[in-house]
Amino acid sequence: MVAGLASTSTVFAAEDTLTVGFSQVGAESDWRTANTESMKSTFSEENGYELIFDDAQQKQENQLTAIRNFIQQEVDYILLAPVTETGWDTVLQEAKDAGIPVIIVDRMVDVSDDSLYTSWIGTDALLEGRKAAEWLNAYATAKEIKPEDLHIVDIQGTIGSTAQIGRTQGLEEGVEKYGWDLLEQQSGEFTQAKGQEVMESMLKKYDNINVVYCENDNEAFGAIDAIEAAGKTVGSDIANGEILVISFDTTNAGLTDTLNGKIACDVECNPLHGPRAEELIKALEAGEEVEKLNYVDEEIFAADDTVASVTAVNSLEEEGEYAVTPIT
Ligand code: GZL
Ligand code: ZN
Repeated sequence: MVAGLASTSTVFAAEDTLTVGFSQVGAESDWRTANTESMKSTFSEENGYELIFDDAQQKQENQLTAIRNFIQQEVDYILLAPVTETGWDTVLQEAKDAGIPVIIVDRMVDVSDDSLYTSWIGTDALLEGRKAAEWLNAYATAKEIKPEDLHIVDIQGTIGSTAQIGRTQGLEEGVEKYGWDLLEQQSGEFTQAKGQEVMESMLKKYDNINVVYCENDNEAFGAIDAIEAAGKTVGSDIANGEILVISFDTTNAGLTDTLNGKIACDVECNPLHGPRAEELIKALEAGEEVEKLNYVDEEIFAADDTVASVTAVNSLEEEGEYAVTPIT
């Protein structure tokens, strides 16, 4: 807050009101909408905040402009959900020079000096990808499908985003480790429309696809529409010609599709970072040290008849019990 004393244009903000500038990626997916809702309901007026919200429509240059506006307006904190990992050093240096703490939310920034941001809260995209790959291996083993008979297409997220980098790496490690056949990788931009378009083009190009690895639920919804429009069936019975759809986000619609068997496995990615970001701000306001990286634990969901094949996923979790949650 800014309190001018003897100046003519004295500007007072109520002592206990914190002004927070939030630069959001966009509104590309259900996950993103839930994330925005969580942030807005946390940093509300009744909770004692003035929130300045900016939707960047998935363009980094809009995020840079928003952050510079927040600096101009002398906000108390900047929250940044970065669309991609690189290109933030200059603007974060400007925020640092202005003495405004920056908290990164969800995806990560790849900066030369991590003092350019105070803290990060999010989820481990690489672990999510590894869980999905382990699930696929456990599934194929349980169904006695040879690894080279898995013909996979990867509908990637926004290229260069942490979620895409991690989930793609998790799959590629599986391909390497188990000898799967990875036919093609193409970005679906985390949207339903693009996911459908990419799936249509892949179905025209290949007649042997039996696994579709969608890097978020909205891509999966689009891919499922394309698969069904092509007269094929999604499900979890590859041996009888069904196409296995793996997805991420466990949105409500995603879990509904997992429950009804259209999505074979949905890896959780928790969007509710509002309260966690607020905890960090409260600690900072109290002059406490905060962790640099704050990971949120996540689970994996699979339709009941495939759960038996996911025990291998448990081996991934270094610490603590990692539950595979069957949904029945
Ligand atoms: C994941 C997040 C991704 C979601 C998508 O942490 O960055 O962005 O998986 C969203 O749904 O668009
Ligand atoms: Zn995640």
